[in-house]
Amino acid sequence: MEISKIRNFSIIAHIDHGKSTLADRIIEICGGMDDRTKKDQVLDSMEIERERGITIKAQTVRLNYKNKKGDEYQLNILDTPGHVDFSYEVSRSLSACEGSVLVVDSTQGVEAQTLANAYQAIDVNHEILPVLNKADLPASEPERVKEDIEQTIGIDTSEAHLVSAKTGLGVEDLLDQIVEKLPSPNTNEKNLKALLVDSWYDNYLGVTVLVRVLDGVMKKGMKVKFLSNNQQYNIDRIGYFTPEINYCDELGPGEIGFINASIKSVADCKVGDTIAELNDEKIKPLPGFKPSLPVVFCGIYPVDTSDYERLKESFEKLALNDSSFTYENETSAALGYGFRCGFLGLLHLEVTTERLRREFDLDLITTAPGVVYKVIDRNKNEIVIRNPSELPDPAEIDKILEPWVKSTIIVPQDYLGTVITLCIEKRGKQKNLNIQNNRAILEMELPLNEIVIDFYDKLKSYSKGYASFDYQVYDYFEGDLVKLNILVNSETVDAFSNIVHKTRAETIGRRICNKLKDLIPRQNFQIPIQAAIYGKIIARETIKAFRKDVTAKLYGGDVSRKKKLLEKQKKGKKRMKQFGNVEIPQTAFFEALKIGDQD
Ligand SMILES: Nc1nc2c(ncn2[C@@H]2O[C@H](COP(=O)(O)OP(=O)(O)OP(=O)(O)O)[C@@H](O)[C@H]2O)c(=O)[nH]1
Ligand SMILES: [Mg+2]
Repeated sequence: MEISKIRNFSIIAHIDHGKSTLADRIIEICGGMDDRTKKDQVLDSMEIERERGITIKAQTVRLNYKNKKGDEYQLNILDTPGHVDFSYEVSRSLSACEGSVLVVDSTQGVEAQTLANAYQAIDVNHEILPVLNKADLPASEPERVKEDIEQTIGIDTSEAHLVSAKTGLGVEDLLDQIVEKLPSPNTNEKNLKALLVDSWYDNYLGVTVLVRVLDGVMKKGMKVKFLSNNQQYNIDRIGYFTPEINYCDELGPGEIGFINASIKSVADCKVGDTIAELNDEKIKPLPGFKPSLPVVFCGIYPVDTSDYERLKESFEKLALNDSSFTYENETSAALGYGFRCGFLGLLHLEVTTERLRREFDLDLITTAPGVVYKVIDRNKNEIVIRNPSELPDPAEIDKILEPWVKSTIIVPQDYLGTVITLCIEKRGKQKNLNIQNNRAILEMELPLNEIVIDFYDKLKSYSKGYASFDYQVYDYFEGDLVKLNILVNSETVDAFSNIVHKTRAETIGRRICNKLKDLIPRQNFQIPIQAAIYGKIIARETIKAFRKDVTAKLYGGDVSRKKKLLEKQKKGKKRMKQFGNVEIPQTAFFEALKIGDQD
């Protein structure tokens, strides 16, 4: 396609503002979906994306569009995720295109990720088209939301379209605006230069690399090299998604598509890498992307120790499709052999463990999530701590550093007080506050370890669901941190250990004990649950003895029913882990740290 007729753009927005639904309507209008393949949020192809109604992985489609004047265009659309954990997907999508369609739910307005994503698009010099979605809903307030966009983001909304991604209202007009207002790609050179946007393992295609051709032409059969590692490949197949797979012979300048090149491992495909022709010595690499770094870590253990190998294989498979997920061996005195795994955030952790349970049919124990600390020891060595058990003896520690985030919280003014109280309880430092039209934009700095567990849930409940939140890790600072141990029946269960701020240790310790008292079922002897810092007990609860006889309420004869009930109880037991004499349910390891404000 002639380069002036190409439009490459990302659809960006806060979570649930309707990006994937808008992509559906665009695909439909451009004839990319027939009735057979038609479904809602067609680009959300992972089972877990469909079930939860969220986008995790950015997706690209190529469509042909004929505008009202009869001119034909090629559109390459990148649907992106809205949740903060996956903002990395947004950043690399943005670098593959020239413009962004910024979707804002007209019943709500600018939210935290609207701001964060809009700023990312501004940073890469995108032309941004604001769009007001959900026009079909009675609560739609386009004028208020336009003003909101102008005031908070500072972009002109005089030509912003009001659409309904659900009914399709206004979407064709939006497409006309897109081809008219968004710039076409530029090219100056003849030699091939392409950006490696993404790579994944596809069961059907094998290792698949999403590329954006910047200059020159990428052809089937061509020999190419990846500049970062100098790997050489022969392009076996080339194509694009509509969303179905379409093969073609070449991708010209400005085009986005995929290649297969007998690449053995996704690990060889560095996102942000530059691809050039094999014998081209002059080509200069593109600046590349910042790698995505896991910020939240937890231990994952098989309930049944014989599942260890299977778990390892599942991780290998998972990592093929998810370069942000990391894992390494770990052993726990309480849980045996397992892995320490790294994630982009709590949602990423949740969906990954859910996929393991489901796709690989594994019964797992997930320990409480924590962040990465840095210890400077007495000899000034820096030690990276991903697991509380790695914390050296206090006598050897000079200081402990913890990661802090810069966050933006957008909340109706009525809830501002409670939200600030929550942030302060979490050791937050207020940096800035702006109030516009009864909505507060609050900038806070917070320690990451205070927000990974339950901050988001609390923020939502404190604000009746109205607050939105975005954050970025920015630096490490010294903190007065201690290791909190939990003893069940007088024995430390290392999987419950946690690194906490000294001023919060007692409260957290008390809450964990209290929570465990409810999570661990009564057994036929008394079980003390204690929290301790450096051997000093700071909290205690007791689980009273109780013998649960499930058959007690069955009178007399019916043996088969009795058997069934005992079977059922046995099954329930499989979900427990035995510690000395005590059985702890598998969910307790994760849940214990989710401590509500009522405790
Ligand atoms: N009434 C109405 N509902 C809409 C409209 N657009 C989207 N929705 C609904 O809003 C919800 C979220 O839509 P999605 O398209 O999945 O939102 P998204 O922005 O892709 O969400 P993430 O990818 O998770 O960030 C779904 O239940 C949609 O049916 C609209 O124009 N009108
Ligand atoms: Mg989506």
